[in-house]
Amino acid sequence: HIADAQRTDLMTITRFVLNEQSKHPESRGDFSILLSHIVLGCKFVCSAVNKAGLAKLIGLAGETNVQGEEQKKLDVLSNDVFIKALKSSGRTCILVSEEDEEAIFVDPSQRGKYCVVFDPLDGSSNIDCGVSIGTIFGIYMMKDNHAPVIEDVLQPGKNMLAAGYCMYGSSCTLVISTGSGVNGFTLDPSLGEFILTHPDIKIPKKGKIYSVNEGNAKNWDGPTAAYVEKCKFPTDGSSAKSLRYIGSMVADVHRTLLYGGVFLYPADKKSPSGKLRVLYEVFPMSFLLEQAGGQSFTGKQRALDLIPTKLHERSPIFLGSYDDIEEIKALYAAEEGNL
Ligand code: P6P
Repeated sequence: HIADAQRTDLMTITRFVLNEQSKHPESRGDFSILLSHIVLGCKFVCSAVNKAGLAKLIGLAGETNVQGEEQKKLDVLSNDVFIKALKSSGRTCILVSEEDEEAIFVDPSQRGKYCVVFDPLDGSSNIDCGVSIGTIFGIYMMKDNHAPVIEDVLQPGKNMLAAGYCMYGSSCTLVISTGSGVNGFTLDPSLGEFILTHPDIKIPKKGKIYSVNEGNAKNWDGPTAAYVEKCKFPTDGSSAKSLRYIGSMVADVHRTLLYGGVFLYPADKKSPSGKLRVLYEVFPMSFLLEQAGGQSFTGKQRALDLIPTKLHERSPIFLGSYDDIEEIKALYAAEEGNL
């Protein structure tokens, strides 16, 4: 009968968010409405991604995005869906998408007080081979009640109210934090509802996996090279860590969150600021990792303390289990001390 109770007492994401909202009596439900529109976007993209192979949505759309990458049709579709869903929520004032060079200022008639930064389909280069990809998003409150300005989305990540990702893989999993822990929901396609399947996710304090693109090893700086060497040839008698690298941030971070270990996209001689984007990759993932008891470090500072100056700027990132990141911080501090 317990199983029955669980089966019938479905904790959907909508119910979960309303429960959260009840903890903030002052909130008028705006956040819940915004979130329900983000969830709608995720459901749509999940359906499109699952059909992609059949609907010939994969393959190049012929255009290129601000990153100079060839845009695949699913990228274009996902971006359009999220922009429309966020605008129609009536709760947003500025949108920043990985696919658009400029920030989108929502028309005053549809304007709300939230700013959403997002990568509608991160890892899209993996679409054609069926590797998990995902949507990553972060939510800020505008800085004050005046007309929205670009500074409203150039806030440090620690000012985010919420962040999350939706991974489109063997199942569709939405992982989100609104500042009091991390929870994971899995889409039940028969209900069209996200059901709570991973309550209160906490990352193991130390892990056995490291995740980095070893192909960049020749360009790494000293501390990164030393850390990876330590993972492979530990000198303290512990066993070597396993290497797992999918090349899709959402999938690599999701595994890190659940199993522990570290995910690194360090700076290197080719890309001195690393590859991943601050606003809609580094900040949301760092927010989630801290909320799950882990850490996220740039090589110089806590990632969430970064203050972005440009919408699409990049940063190195070392995120994962608390103790593992401490080791990386010690290596960078030692180098700092030697400089
Ligand atoms: P590399 C995908 O293109 C992406 O933006 C992230 O999802 C992923 O973590 C990273 O780039 C992979 O980059 O250089 O290892 O192929």
